Amino acid sequence: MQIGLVGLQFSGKTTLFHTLSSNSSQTHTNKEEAAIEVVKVPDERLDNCSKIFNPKKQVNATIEVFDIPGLRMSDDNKVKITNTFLNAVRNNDALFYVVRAFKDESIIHPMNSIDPSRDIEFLETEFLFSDIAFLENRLEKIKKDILKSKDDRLKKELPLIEKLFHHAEKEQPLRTLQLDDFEVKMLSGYQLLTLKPLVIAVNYDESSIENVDNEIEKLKNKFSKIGAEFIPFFAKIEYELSQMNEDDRKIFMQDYGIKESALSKILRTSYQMLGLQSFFTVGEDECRAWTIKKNFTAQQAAGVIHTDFYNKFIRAEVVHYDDFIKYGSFSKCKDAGVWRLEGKEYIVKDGDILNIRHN
Ligand SMILES: Nc1nc2c(ncn2[C@@H]2O[C@H](COP(=O)(O)OP(=O)(O)O)[C@@H](O)[C@H]2O)c(=O)[nH]1
Ligand SMILES: [Mg+2]
Repeated sequence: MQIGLVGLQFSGKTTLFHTLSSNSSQTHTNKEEAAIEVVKVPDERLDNCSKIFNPKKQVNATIEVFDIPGLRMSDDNKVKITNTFLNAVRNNDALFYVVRAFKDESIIHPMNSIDPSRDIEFLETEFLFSDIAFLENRLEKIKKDILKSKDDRLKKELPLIEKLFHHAEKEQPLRTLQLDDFEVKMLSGYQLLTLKPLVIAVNYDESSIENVDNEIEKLKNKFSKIGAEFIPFFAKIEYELSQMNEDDRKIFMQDYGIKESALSKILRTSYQMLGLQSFFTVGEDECRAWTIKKNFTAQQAAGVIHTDFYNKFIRAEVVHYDDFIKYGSFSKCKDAGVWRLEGKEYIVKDGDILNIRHN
């Protein structure tokens, strides 16, 4: 699962990226000088399991963050979108627009003034145009191919692409269209930009902390129809925070009135938007968090650990984290009747501790 940071040059992407990466397990840079980080998802519940089992290692869930190089102003004073850029954006499961609201005379804005609304509109419009162009081409191609092909898929795809095209033509991002599972699956290979879940992260300076709630409310109202989440953050302070030890960080956050770090807000929101949740496996060797989609069955969850566990699944031993902490051990959970054996159709809950029995 990968989220892409997208935005104009100097909006604070790389600063945010370094903030996130202070929590990362590895870094590598790809050819276009864009960087990808594997960020550990902090989880207090997993930490608490480790306190009980004292395992040789703890493995947190991870999420990949991709710092896509910014859109700069070219010689004719316009910000140009290139295909390389669009392709880099396509490669993500969810997008985070990083939008500049901070004022700083020494850092030029590629469009020469600070205006978060304009920057959001700019990105949304460019991405929508790209989708419309794609859908238009696809429509033409299907209409041509459908005459000479016996492929049933094209007959199903045609009305779907038409529906998307008419929606996008009315300047509505595709993420605001209701699609069923079948339709989502059919479109999954196309990487449509405005279909991706979107978070708009607005980068304020510390002097505006008191006004931020108001400001973000205005943006939310203005863009209430685009189906995005808004997160205000403070790239510069949060970067400083990420370099501190935990005690200092708590004091500092209190001083500034920051309730939740950007890292934790971003990860929490990504999980929500992508419909993700965690389950745990615990023991003296390893305590580990695994990421799955909501509504995964026990057998599907087992498959995330190992394909053999999926194929040779017998049953899952299940205790919810809350019960485990309440009773303190598996045997006490058994006595209390909260330890269960579940079959392969069992729907895994966020925070379940699983032990997969397999052949
Ligand atoms: N004053 C101020 N400067 C910031 C803030 N966020 C980022 N910057 C600075 O803006 C410049 C561009 O930031 P960077 O993260 O590299 O932007 P990117 O081009 O989007 O990756 C850097 O010099 C940052 O230190 C902020 O909230 N306040
Ligand atoms: Mg950068």
